[in-house]
Amino acid sequence: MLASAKTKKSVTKKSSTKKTTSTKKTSIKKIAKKITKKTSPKKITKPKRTKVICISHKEDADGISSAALIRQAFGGDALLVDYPGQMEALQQVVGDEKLKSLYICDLGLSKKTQDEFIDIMKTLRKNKVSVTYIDHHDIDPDVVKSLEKIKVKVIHDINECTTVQVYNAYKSKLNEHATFVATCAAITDYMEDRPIGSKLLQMYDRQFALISATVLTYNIVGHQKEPDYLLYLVEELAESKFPHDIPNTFEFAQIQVEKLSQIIAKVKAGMKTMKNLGHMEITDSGASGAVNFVMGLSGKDVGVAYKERIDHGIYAVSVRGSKNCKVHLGKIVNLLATDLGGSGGGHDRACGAVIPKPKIKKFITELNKKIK
Ligand SMILES: [Mn+2]
Repeated sequence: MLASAKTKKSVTKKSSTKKTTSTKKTSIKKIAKKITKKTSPKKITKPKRTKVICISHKEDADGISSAALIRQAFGGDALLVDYPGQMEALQQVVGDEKLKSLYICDLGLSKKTQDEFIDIMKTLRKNKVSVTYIDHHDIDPDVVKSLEKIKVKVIHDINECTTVQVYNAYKSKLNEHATFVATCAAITDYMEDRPIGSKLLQMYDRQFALISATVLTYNIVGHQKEPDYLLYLVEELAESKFPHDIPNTFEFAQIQVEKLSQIIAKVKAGMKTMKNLGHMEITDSGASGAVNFVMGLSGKDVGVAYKERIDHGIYAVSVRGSKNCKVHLGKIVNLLATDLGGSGGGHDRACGAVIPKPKIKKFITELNKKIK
């Protein structure tokens, strides 16, 4: 893919050019030594912190769009992760001696991950890295307190999607097109009816926004195994492209809709039901793409779809509730997943979990019991 290869180059260039001159060339070091008593020796050995990194959720338009707006406002590089890969990415950046500021977007925390998350934040803050955490998933208030105590900037509102919050916090650094990027993200997260989200949507023709958000989403979902393409999307959105201006997005979306129609047929054939939920193991698509069909076609108020991540020894689980579902699925799933040695959480009617492979049956039977 030519375009994405090109972008990758420009991404890496941007992040790495500035620093090399002062640190790597030994000749400069020697000269510096001779000249100085004034320049402190620390400046020669320790690289200056200049890097901006945004770790964001790679699986949907809210995560990708958040990364795009952070890039437009602050530059830097995006590191796109899913929930199982979240902590790994954090551990990777914590050791980066050039990291100056870190933005973490659209990545909710759970009982399982929050303590480790706070520990990593402490290390970053000790190293004087400025950290901003922006999210809208349900969060333990004590975690917010702990983060604020160590001066991690927390932007958190469960009533607006992450991109809308990024837009709202940094609009002075963003161009007008950022409103459209945020609108698409709000639509994908079912949050275009919220106070800021709805005002943004009003700026555009509704159908135009819906088709753009949908095509963007299908391109994100269909390229989960192509990290370079996802980074390319971040860059194109940061450069104020509409989804239809990015080559081949509509053609690709058509392929995705065809795949989805095949998933409908497979769910009809393979779905199982319990008293309070429908569930199905997914093997050849994403769990989150199938879960709405599982719920809808099962006739139950809760649907569960799960897909094995062979490399991680876990199942990635997606859970959806209908409008009749009166329990807070995110909270129930957070506790249950943690009890089973996994992690999870999210919204009242849409959430996810990571469950150790041998515990998946138990997860489903227990969830069925808890959602009467
Ligand atoms: Mn989101």
